[in-house]
Amino acid sequence: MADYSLYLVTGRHLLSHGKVYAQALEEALQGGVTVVQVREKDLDTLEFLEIARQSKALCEKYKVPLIINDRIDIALAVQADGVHLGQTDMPVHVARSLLPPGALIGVSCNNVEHVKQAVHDGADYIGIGAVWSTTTKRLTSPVVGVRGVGTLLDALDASNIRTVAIGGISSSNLLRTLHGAISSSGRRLDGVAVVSDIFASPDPFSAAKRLRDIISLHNNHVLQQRSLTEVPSRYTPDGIKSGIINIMRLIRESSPLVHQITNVVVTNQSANATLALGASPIMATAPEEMYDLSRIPGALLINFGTVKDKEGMILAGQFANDAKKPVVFDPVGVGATQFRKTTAAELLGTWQASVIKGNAGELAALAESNEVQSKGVDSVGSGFADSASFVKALARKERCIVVLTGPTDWISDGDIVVRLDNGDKMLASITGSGCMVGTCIATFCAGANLTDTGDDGVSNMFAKGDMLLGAIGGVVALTLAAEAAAGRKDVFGSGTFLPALIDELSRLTSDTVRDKANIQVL
Ligand code: 3NM
Ligand code: MG
Repeated sequence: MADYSLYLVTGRHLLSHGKVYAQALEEALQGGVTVVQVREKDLDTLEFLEIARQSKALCEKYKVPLIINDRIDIALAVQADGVHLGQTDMPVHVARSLLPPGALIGVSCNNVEHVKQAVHDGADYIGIGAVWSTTTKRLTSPVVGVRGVGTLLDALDASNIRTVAIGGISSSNLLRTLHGAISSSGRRLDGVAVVSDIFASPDPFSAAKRLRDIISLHNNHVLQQRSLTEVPSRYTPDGIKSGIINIMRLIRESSPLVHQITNVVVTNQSANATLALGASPIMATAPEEMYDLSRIPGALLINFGTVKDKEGMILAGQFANDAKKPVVFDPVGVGATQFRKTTAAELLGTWQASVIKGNAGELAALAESNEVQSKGVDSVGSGFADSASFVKALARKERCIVVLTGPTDWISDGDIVVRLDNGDKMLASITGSGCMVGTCIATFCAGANLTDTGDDGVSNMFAKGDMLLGAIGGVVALTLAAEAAAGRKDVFGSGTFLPALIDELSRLTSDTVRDKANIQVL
């Protein structure tokens, strides 16, 4: 069976200045490419044949399959291992009848219909693209996106056809691509196809090696993934309380930076909530400052309550992923408008969130479920019939912790579901209490980030630390503070409740967490 993990597509016109085709290809093979496709769109047959011959010799030397794009005649002439066909090229069954038995046939797919057809036609593999935007090929169909690849993988059902993603893949987005492209049943890509990142590089060896190393890193994480049946002992209610208390101490001792790109309604109270917990807020939005901020330990909150600053949100998330800083995403009112839906998809398609937090209406919109509707930023009705299953499935799909807020809060990492029953109805009487939950989660994730310097565990591919604990801690802190504030004699209504809530965040003690936090692990 062919190894599709790092599939190189060549093109002579892409060669870096002064590079010779055979030299570039050999360097890429030495760097760890596992399949080679020769793709020449503008060459005369004689030149194409010559390039194919050179490729065949090198692929034999490195024992790597050679695929020819589109041209069955060239594939036959050089005894290539197979062909790659676009949607307007020769149909699979015709190619199959012309090629020797066992030839590999791949098909470019951009949507579910393409995928189903390729499976039906008996293709050996499909190229799903474009996963990111690219200038290497003029795209005639929409970009699929990392999360969209999962939908196409769903369409494979039980077929054992192999899959690669293609389009705009480079060392800066490969991990996000491998991690995010997953079907609802957990099916992953067999590989990635790369053109310019390797073949246009002045150093194809290093370019291929860099990609190879990221693939190994990801494979190791997949192998280490926590078993689905076993709940680690730190996730008992008492274990969680101890973890939260530890993070509270770390936040107060180290005062991590909590960078928040949030909305104008809540900026001031969110910054004050951060300070009350003992951390250090910065409410910076300009794209130009995102890199510098990502270098300072802490966490990032992206709340698009008033969708602006999109460019800053994209960059901040990417830099945070690179720096393994937690990214907490609060898609406020995402169900309210098409614009918000598109923006959320773009953000989630670009970076990996560590935690996504929302009310039932928001999370339903993200999950494209009709079960719960929204009105503006509010959720309508009583929520999901089965909140636990909903958060678990969404966490698996989005590859992160999901927090569903409401009278009861539900949190899942895709395996474990935690149910929290604290809080007070006064929270619904002030604006921005949901946004403050996001702030508290980001602050606790910043604290959790400080506890972990290691590089193991799946969540640590994008953020160091226990993000499940961070998410639980943030919700517990805000809801316990709300109970304390609502019970005070000097609180008469929403006007006095808000400052009391901020006071109680700063006065939260380990004893309160131990005695009052109502945590169930399902
Ligand atoms: N096919 P790069 S995108 C050859 O979407 C090709 O089917 C695509 O090049 C598809 O890795 C693409 O340089 C070009 O972005 C990918
Ligand atoms: Mg073609």
